[in-house]
Amino acid sequence: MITFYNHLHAQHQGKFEMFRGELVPCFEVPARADHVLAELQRRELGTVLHPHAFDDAALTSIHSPRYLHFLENAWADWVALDPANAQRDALPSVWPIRTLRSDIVPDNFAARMGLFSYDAGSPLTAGTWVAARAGAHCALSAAQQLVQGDRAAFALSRPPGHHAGMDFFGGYCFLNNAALAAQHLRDAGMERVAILDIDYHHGNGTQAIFYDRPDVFFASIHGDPRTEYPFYLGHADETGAGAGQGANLNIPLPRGTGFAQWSEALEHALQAIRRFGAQSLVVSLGMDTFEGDPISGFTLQSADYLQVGQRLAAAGLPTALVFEGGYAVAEVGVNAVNVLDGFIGA
Ligand code: Q9C
Ligand code: ZN
Repeated sequence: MITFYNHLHAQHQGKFEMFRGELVPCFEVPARADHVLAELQRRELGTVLHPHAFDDAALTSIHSPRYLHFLENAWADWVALDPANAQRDALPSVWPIRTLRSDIVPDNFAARMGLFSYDAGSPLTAGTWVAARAGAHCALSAAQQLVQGDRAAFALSRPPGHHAGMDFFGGYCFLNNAALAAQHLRDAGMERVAILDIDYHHGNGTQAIFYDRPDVFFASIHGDPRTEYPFYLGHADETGAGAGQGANLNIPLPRGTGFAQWSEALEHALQAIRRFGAQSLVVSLGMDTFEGDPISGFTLQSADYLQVGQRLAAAGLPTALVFEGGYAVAEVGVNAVNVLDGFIGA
């Protein structure tokens, strides 16, 4: 299995995120991807390649031009406010909630940050655009590999993507890598594509992007949004809208859920994907279902991920795996590579 990796991911390196009224060190750090890379190389699990080149137009298949324009220029705009800003990350602090207008892009930078985001946990840094764009290219490259006939490919990208919507960032995500991969498969002629999101957190961005579409099935297994981030989406009654009715499946599970229950949910999701008749599969591969994850609540063990890989492979579809969350930094390499190992061995 080919892995696409670009060292530019490390250009996105947030310092602090807002948590319970305090700025705490970021959980989403460059070392996450580097641990996965090191473990891949240690086990000699396939080739690691630099992603193919894509022009920025590839990003507009999912994201709005006004959002991409904002993201590309955000750091320069932030530093233009005050040269001292070069030493600190940008975080939003004001948002256009219900009754406020989101159709006008404000001239004020702080107001723009709020328009295009939904939390204060996702610092925008000097290298965010460069890293996110390189990550998106990894996901597009993995999808392209399936178009060329490969059974599977892995996008080892960060920052993660599944919380990013058509025109917003949040949950450490800026460009929706999995959505870009799925759309690339559609554009290459696969008529029905499925996305399976197994990150601990509901993939609200991905769901929203495809919610009214019948051609991309979205299934997600995640912590119940009544208590878990992202809180405002991911309930079981969200089944799609309009032409997309029936093409969205959410399986929320309570904090404390272990592998026995979780893997039943996985079988349920894979069955739905089979019934949908998907021609290829994109997996949002979050490793924050691990028992040792510092911000999550499931109890999967490292060895369980071998089985996860086997079950994903058993779906029998060309599969692009896209790296998402997973914050137990010391274990994230072994856990992610166990999924790949299980997949390859199946
Ligand atoms: N102090 C992904 O896994 N904040 N995003 C949690 C922790 C947001 C996670 C609060 C978590 C987002 C891709
Ligand atoms: Zn997550």
